[in-house]
Amino acid sequence: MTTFVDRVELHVAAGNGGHGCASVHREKFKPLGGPDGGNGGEGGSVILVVDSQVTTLLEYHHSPKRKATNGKPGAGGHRTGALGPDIVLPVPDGTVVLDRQGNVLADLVGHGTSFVAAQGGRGGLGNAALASARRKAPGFALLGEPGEARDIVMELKSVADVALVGYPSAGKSSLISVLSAAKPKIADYPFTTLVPNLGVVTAGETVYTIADVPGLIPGASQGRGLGLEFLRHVERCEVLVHVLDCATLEPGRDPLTDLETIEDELAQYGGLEDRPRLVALNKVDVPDGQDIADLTRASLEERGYRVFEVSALAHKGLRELSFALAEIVAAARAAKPVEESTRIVLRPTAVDDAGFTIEEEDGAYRIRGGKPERWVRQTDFANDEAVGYLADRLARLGVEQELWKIGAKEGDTVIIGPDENAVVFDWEPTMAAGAEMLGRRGEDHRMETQRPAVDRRRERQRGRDAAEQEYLDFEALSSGREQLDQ
Ligand SMILES: Nc1nc2c(ncn2[C@@H]2O[C@H](COP(=O)(O)OP(=O)(O)OP(=O)(O)O)[C@@H](O)[C@H]2O)c(=O)[nH]1
Ligand SMILES: [Mg+2]
Repeated sequence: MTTFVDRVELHVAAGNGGHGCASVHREKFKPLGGPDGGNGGEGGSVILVVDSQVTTLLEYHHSPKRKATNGKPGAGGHRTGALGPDIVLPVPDGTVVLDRQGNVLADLVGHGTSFVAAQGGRGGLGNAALASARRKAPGFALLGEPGEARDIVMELKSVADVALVGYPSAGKSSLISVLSAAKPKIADYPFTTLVPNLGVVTAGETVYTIADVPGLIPGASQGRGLGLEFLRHVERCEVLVHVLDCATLEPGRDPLTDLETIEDELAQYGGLEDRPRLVALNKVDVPDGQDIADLTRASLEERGYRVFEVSALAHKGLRELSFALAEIVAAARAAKPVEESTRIVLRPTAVDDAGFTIEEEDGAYRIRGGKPERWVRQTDFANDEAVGYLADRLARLGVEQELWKIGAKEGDTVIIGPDENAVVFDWEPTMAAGAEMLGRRGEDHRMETQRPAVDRRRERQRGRDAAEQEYLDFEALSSGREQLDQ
């Protein structure tokens, strides 16, 4: 059974925000009780958090869909809807989060580092919160917003200071087993190690981690053997150790040729050129092994490698090797700027909430922007008052003015948001509150039959009246209220 998984695709969905409530307080002998509809609760988010106890992404391999609960709607009597609880997903240290296109969304290093993979939808404001000095009894509330949903890919790049590379059966796992307390599987057949092993080494003052990767063979870059896939786990290391087998009986192999082969494969993988390298000539306990080590040492040193003769079996040369590695690791840590050792977290989407854009397309005007699109999502289009409120918000943002400026005329089609969520209006320039809704989100207004002109005019007039009232209301709004609205 698989126990180690280092790449998974995961679908994460946050909870929707609960709708705000439109309600009027009722009490005996108090007919005008005022609005008392509470706000909707926020939907739960899906959050990834590094947990150093977790070493594999296995759990997500088994259940690749995670959905947080929705927020509850608000209720009368100023009752706020319950929050949808967040879902916290523990992931191993060194998990990289990507989108389907392979763009890195977050690189999670360090216990406790977190990343919001899907943001819960905000709850809608209830009519109590929408009330103001002039708008005493709003007959509408805002809708909760949908939670984010997306597909992500998680890849584990182990966080080890030292990485052992070499042919299968060179003794990489054996070395880990004697340098650290880890007990990886060791056997005399190739590809014993199928997934990286990790061990912790203490050398003097320095404590560092050491990892091996499945053995490499010529052509690994073309997918031979287990291929180069696992080299991802050595990408973060500070130093590479070539484990060279001095006792191999395979024809055509000797430590020098092996080293060249492995270097070729590393070069194919790329990105590891700048990492310092040491050489461990292993298995010098075998009589021939020592001879071969003696023969190769000079050529290796000529090429600039520091060479250590070791035996995992006879525990020879281990101290020297582990202290040399500790020195390099300590130096690398000292040289690192402080912030780099903490964390890098990227937010899922940069929220540009400031403004909006208007583009002309096929005789229609398309408005895009964080606020307008959010406001549309919050609007209950079955409620005239709510639509009027939306129109006022848009006018206040300057959408109205901008449309004028670029030459929009009465009756022109105005579209808000991207195609799949677009709302289509006939523009009514007197005051945007008169904006007439021809299509709702997700519907194509062109498919709808037109309503009779009389009907439309009457609606428009009603809109104007409402607009006038709304306009007065807004003049009186304090800046505090303004913030709450947005
Ligand atoms: N004589 C001798 N044998 C060793 C030494 N180190 C490892 N071996 C043997 O070599 C074989 C392979 O060792 P592993 O540690 O499994 O080798 P590996 O590099 O991890 O191999 P893969 O996981 O297949 O890539 C085992 O039979 C070990 O007992 C050593 O220092 N001396
Ligand atoms: Mg091994």
